[in-house]
Amino acid sequence: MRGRYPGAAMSDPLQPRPEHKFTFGLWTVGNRGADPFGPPVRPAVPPVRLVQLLAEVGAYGVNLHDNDLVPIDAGAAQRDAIVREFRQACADHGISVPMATTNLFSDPAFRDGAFTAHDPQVRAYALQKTMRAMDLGVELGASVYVFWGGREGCETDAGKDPLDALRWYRECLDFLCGYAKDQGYALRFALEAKPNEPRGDIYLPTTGAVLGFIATLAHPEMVGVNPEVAHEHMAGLNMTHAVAQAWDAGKLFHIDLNDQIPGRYDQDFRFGAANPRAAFFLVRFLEQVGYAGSRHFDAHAYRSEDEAGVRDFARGCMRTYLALKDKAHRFARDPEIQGILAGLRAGDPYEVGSGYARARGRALLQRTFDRGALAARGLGYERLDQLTTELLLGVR
Ligand code: GLT
Ligand code: MN
Ligand code: MN
Repeated sequence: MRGRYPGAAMSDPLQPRPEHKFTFGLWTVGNRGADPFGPPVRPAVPPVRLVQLLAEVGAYGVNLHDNDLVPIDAGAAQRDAIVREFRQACADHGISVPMATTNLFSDPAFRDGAFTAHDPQVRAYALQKTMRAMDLGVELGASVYVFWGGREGCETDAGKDPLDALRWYRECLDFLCGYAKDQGYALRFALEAKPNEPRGDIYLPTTGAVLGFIATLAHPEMVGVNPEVAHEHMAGLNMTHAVAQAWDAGKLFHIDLNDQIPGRYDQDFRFGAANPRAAFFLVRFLEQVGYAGSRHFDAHAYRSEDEAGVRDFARGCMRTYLALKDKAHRFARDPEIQGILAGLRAGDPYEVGSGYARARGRALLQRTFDRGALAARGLGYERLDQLTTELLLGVR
């Protein structure tokens, strides 16, 4: 039976279901555990087997880079045969392909960047590779197209003017929006920020930076963001705040869930593994606002794991999300927590939120405020935070 695994009780509240929209990249459950200091430790698993694995653990969908499925040097006939077999596996196992992307970072041709490479031939090749990968994604049913510019950066600013890089980046994205429109593809683009690694510095390092850049594109309405927990945490930033800004701008087209301890190498840990409190506030946000897109886990199993460990990793991501979603509901129903929150919202007798009007401005200029009283009132955040901790620790 789809979406169940042996031993899972029907009534298990942490059992993932398709409506939870949990997805994994082929590169996540297919990650072989190589790192800069050692080779792969797990065997390569063919994509059709990964689709089967994802169905067994209860995922909704699978995402992919072009070359996760089709080798970079495959001919047209080989490509078509691979795609046919993969589509069949997805259909057999009830797995969707909601998102696709391009690998513009592994091939040595992209060592100076793809869309921001100095060499116009490299930029043209990156465009061609992306157009073909968009065709592939659409063929498989994807509606979101992610751009993670892993190589779009530098080690030294002596080599490239960042204004040139931004211009080339914009030209390429505008070109690709044009291609999608021309083909009649109903694709939305989601740009994914990362501050560094594999480059010394990556252009557009944060979700906020990307949001600013989108406004400069030719078709900004087609383009949103794909924030990733680890990428914000690497920069010491607050993921929930980044996501909130994206949501507020109507630009949260996709999300990459994983975990990361700030100040370390790029860890891509199981969702909630490093900072479950931050994960809680993020899940609470997503559920509260009614985010309807994929919950994509862009993470991988520890290098210590075999295939059973990879399944534990995948199940763990989803179980943690569902456990935190349950905690978010408890938080919303907890009378003491909600009482403290209600007490913080004293209303707006001064109509600050009604905007400027001359009379309102004059009245406000006349008013006397008791700064001492304003400064004296405790906010109760200690109590609130401790209640949150006790709720998360299961003692409340
Ligand atoms: C790569 C990267 C991720 C991106 C993927 C999409 S590939 O694993 O670390 O953050 O989302 O290109
Ligand atoms: Mn990452
Ligand atoms: Mn990612």
